Amino acid sequence: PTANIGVVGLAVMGSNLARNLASREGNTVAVFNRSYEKTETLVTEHPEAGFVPASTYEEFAAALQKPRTAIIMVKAGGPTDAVIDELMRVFEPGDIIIDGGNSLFTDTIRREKAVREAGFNFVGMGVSGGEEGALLGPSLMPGGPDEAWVTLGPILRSIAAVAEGEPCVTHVGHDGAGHFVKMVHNGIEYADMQLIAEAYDLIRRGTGKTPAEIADVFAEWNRGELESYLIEITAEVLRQNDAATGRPLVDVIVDEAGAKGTGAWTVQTALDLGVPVSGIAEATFARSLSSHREQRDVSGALPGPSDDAFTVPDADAFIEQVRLALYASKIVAYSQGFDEIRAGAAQYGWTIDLGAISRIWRGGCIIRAQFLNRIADAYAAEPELPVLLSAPYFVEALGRAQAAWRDIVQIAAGAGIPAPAFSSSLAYYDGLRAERLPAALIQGQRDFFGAHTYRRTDKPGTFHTLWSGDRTEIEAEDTH
Ligand code: NBP
Repeated sequence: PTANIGVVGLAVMGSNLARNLASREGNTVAVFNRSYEKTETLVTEHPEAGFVPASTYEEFAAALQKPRTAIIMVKAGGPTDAVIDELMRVFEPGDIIIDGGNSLFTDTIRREKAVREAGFNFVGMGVSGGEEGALLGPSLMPGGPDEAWVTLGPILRSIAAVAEGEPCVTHVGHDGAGHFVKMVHNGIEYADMQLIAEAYDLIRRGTGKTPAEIADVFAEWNRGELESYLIEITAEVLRQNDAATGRPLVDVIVDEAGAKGTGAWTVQTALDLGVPVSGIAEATFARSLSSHREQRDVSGALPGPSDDAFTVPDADAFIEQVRLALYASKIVAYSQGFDEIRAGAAQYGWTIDLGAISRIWRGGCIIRAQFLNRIADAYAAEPELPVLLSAPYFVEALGRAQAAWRDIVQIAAGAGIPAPAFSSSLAYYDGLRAERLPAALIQGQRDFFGAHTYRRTDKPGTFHTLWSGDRTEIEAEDTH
């Protein structure tokens, strides 16, 4: 056998990852795809890669040195299970099977257990950065056993993106930890994109600037604390004119946002864990709302503010307020995402270094941003931060931004411009800030209709008021 690593599944992600692997010193890459044409095309188009093509799973196994190490890049779900079964048939105990697809972390937990019990090593690995990342350097989030990491670590370090001299890969934790972190990465991506879209909408409607002029605003923002891949590509998209009509492309694109489901997974999982990821949830719901054309057809029938023509008096000052609101809301979205990782780790027994996660997201992936250095600093200073936004740097930034943030949410509400991610992030922030929350009233209501009991601020114990009797209070058995 001549190959030290193999790739199964040669659609766009798999071929690019295979080419990335082959371009690194010391790697010889075996490649296999269910339909052989894709294998042939890849090998023919890239003779420089020195691929070892296989037309059957048996040939693929025979091409690999032990412990055999193979990365699966096929459609998540049934296809991934099918490939794992085939690899277990032709591999031997001790070999390493890596799933680099976008698998749901609970599937990864199930697969890891089954594959381990059969004597193999299984690694569920989040891969971020799309096609280009796979080819030039992705951010990699591998989970799985320590034993596999010994063989895999050096290979993954060699192909990952590099940020500030460090490869964007870390052994995230056991079994489903890598895919869990990748899922939350995508959830944060949804929130970040929605916040940017809200900022664009407010600026466009408030100042009347053209998309190309707003592109300049984003390009300018990209030189400051908002510097990030998403801000950078936003400028590019806004600057693009449609060749057919000569209009800004953004005005020609149908305003219904698609989704492949990872945002929804992040929110569903957060609901199960009881973690308030309101920014990610609002971003996911905003995409849903946009794609319900039949419901949006009622738009003309719904009354809005009397003064629909909304113009701000000072465009530059308004744009700066929007920038601050965006930055503050972004801090909330990331803080919520890291909160979900912290809660997931506690629930599933993973040891996850949150600072390391922020560092591996600095390169290769869609949410790569300057800002992640601040998160890394925050966790370096205090690894057990209860909530990320309470780190001194973020407290200072939120303090600087909050007045503008409140103005922007008010302006948006007054003008009838939807800003669900801006406003829910502010509500979350104010919820954390509040000394007393009306949750006390909710406890009273719950006790009234369901005898769910409440705790008192002035003494220990659990209490119930006899609402349908004489309304005296009794000490109740703690039902929890
Ligand atoms: P696709 O998700 O489109 O999957 C196509 C590949 O799956 C082909 O190689 C196909 O083989 C193979 N396949 C299928 Br479908 N059923 C199979 C089966 N039963 N047995 C063996 N192979 C089977 O490819 P992709 O867009 O390259 O993505 C690969 C993975 O990477 C996915 O899980 C995706 O979610 C994830 N991912 C994608 C991106 C991105 O930006 N696209 C980013 C990060 C992660 P065939 O050629 O014989 O049909």
